[in-house]
Amino acid sequence: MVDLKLISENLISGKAAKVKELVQQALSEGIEPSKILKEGLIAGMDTVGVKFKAGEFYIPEVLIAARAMHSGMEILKPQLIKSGAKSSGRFAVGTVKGDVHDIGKNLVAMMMEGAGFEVLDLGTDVSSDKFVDAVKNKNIEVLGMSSLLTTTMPMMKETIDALAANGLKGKVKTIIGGAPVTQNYADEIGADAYSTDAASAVDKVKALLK
Ligand code: B1M
Repeated sequence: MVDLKLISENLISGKAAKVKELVQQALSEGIEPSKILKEGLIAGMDTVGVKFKAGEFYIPEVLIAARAMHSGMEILKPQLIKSGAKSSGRFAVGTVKGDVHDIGKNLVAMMMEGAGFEVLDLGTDVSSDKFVDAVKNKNIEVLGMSSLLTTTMPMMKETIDALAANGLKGKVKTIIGGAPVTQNYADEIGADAYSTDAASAVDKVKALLK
């Protein structure tokens, strides 16, 4: 029997091909897909989050681990869908209109996926209308917005106002982040949460859904 810890360890060290092989082996040995996800892939990404927060891992290590996570997920996803594994929640994320910076946003998306959320990545330069559409039509529980420019931060307020105007303000929770964004700004515009980094964003989103 594959030890699921081996999947975590290989994910943490970014060995994508090995993770893929071990996930395949675990499935063929009849281990439940949701168990492989939780005790292999998610457990590994959790450790990556802890190491990133502690300053032991930098962005390249996180991206390499996330790639390994994706390679395992490729194999696991169809099986998870078949077995009806419950996701942690539905999360959409995008970089706001006028802003094309996406490295931080992608990290947030990867960490959320690693924590078992279904993630809808809306990309960059996302208008408030597009954010509202996603919330309305894709059954989103938490909406994340990223902004790296002081000039595009007001788009976060515009989106939160647009959610309110569409009667969605209490129905969807919002979380914002990006280098120039602060907790004060989140409070000022009525965002439900603010996070300094991608790993903490996972904890904040989980807290929002409690
Ligand atoms: Co731009 N850029 N850039 N840039 N760029 C900055 C942001 C800048 C600080 C550089 C500087 O002047 N010192 C400055 C902004 C100044 C300001 O407004 N305060 C700047 C500027 C001015 C510009 C242009 C206007 C330059 C020009 O054309 N004159 C232009 C704007 C383009 C546009 O968006 N319309 C521009 C363009 C670009 C590139 C395209 C060349 C490239 C982006 C490539 C890409 O993303 N695909 C780029 C880059 C790479 C940077 C820097 C160097 C690095 C940004 C980055 O990826 N950091 C940046 C300077 C810097 O930050 N040192 C700079 C790594 C990333 C992991 O961090 O995105 O902060 P970050 O994400 C963090 C946290 O913020 C948080 O989690 C991550 C860590 O875990 N986080 C969230 C982010 N989003 C979150 C969402 C959450 C929660 C947490 O919840 C939803």
